[in-house]
Amino acid sequence: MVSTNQEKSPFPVAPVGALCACSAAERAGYDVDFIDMMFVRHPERILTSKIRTGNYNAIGFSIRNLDDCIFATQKSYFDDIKKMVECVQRLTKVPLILGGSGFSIAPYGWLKRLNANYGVVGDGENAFVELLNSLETNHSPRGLAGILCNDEHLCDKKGLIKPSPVTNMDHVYSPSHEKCLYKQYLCRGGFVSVQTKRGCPFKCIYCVYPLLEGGDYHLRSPEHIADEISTLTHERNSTSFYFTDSVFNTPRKHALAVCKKLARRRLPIKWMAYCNPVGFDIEMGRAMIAAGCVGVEFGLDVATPKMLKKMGKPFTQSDIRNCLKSASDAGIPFALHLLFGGPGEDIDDIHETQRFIDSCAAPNAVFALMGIRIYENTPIKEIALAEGIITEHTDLFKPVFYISKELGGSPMKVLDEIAKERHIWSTPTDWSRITMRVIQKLINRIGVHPQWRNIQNYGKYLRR
Ligand code: B12
Repeated sequence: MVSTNQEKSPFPVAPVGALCACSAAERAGYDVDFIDMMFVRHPERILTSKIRTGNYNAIGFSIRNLDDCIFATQKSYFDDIKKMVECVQRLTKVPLILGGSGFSIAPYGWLKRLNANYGVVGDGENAFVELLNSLETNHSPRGLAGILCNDEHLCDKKGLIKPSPVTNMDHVYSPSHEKCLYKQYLCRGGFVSVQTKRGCPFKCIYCVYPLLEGGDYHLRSPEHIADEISTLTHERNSTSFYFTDSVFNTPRKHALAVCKKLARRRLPIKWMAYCNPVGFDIEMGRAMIAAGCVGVEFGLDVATPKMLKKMGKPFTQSDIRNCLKSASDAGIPFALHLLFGGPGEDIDDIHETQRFIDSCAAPNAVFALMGIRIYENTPIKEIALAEGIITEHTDLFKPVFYISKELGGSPMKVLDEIAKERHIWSTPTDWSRITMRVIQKLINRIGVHPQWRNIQNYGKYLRR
């Protein structure tokens, strides 16, 4: 199993998805060799030596990211991954299996471009094992849930692939943590990634989370989660965690139960999570702090009644106000993520969002993006088609962005202007500056969590 991710910004992210797939295969009786490319300078050298000395029956590539989803930079990870896959293809004919979130958002595109044999879409545990079993017994895996074969006519395909979701998380979720050198991640600002559940029932018009994880929640029991974290803390000396759920604080009862259980164990841990304003009140804030939370990122996207509705957000302006006040009163450092350019948005809407945010409890950081990455099988794709921004032939493997026509010719300028006047705001213009990159690296090395806690110093002293 090759974890292909080498992205170190905002920090190196631990390969929890690949580790989940590894452990499922091992529990099914397969021997798995895990190669993590995150800190490897010359992936092809490692692959060559492994293939020459090893005796593999199948090779999995875990693909976490396809691109950075940022309109201003449009960084693609495809070429680096392609080099790794081609290196393996030159040396062996064993079946190549692709999986991971970056793969699952565009599976046909990956399979045909890399000419790999199989792909696993969505949750990997069940489908990966089924695929390995059918390869071992010489049966065709065609038609099995979650599996895509390269003997289908892939060229024009775009439709949804029936996934094979893990419904009983307590039985199945068990990443092979022991295979990962977490020390390397932790000393560069990273975390150990843990999921408390899978699934996202929200219907934000651009988002692929429900496609990747399913629309229903599959919860882990708080006891299981606390056991996993406790073992990692005591046996692996890991004390920094990131809950990689789509949204940590929903369903509310479950999130509160997880916090309670962690608080009761009195573990010396620090953790962060992505949240949204749905049901985020002072009780939630206090429970999170008591459980070791050191920072929350809120995925707001927008904050005006018009744009909340247009983007399909499941919360209102008053939810946002209450939530930010609660996080602030509870003493949790928090950052906001904004995503501008949605359908019908104009310059006044951007200013209204900014004024509303200025009037709420002050965050530590505001990250503002312009342009929405369009994916297959999302409502925004249909809007973009209807508006003539894309056609049925547009290849969404390459990053294509939706930016409302009402914003005119240079919408990034407006964001940069707003950011210049507010120390805590930043935009991709800042993130691509060398100063910001050096600061990010330094902060990661020092181990400040959350990394964006004092971003105002950058805004105050270092922004041109
Ligand atoms: C949490 C999260 C983050 C956190 C990570 C925190 C942390 N410490 O881990 C933060 C906010 C830091 C983050 C950052 C980024 N993220 Co992010 N993130 C996620 C999120 C919500 C969950 C990822 C996760 O851990 N899932 C849990 C694991 C268990 O699931 P999994 O990886 O999918 O693995 C399963 C299957 O895919 C499969 N599988 C995995 N590997 C393999 C291999 C084989 C062979 C097989 C068969 C199966 C298999 O089995 C696994 C178990 O079922 C996803 C969206 C989502 N809902 O999936 C986006 C997502 C992965 N992120 C994305 C992106 C783009 C990024 C950034 C590049 C954004 C940016 N511009 O900075 C960075 C990259 C960071 C880095 N260094 O790589 C995109 C990737 C899509 C794309 N276009 O490429 C996603 C899909 C969100 C989106 N925008 O659509 N992210």
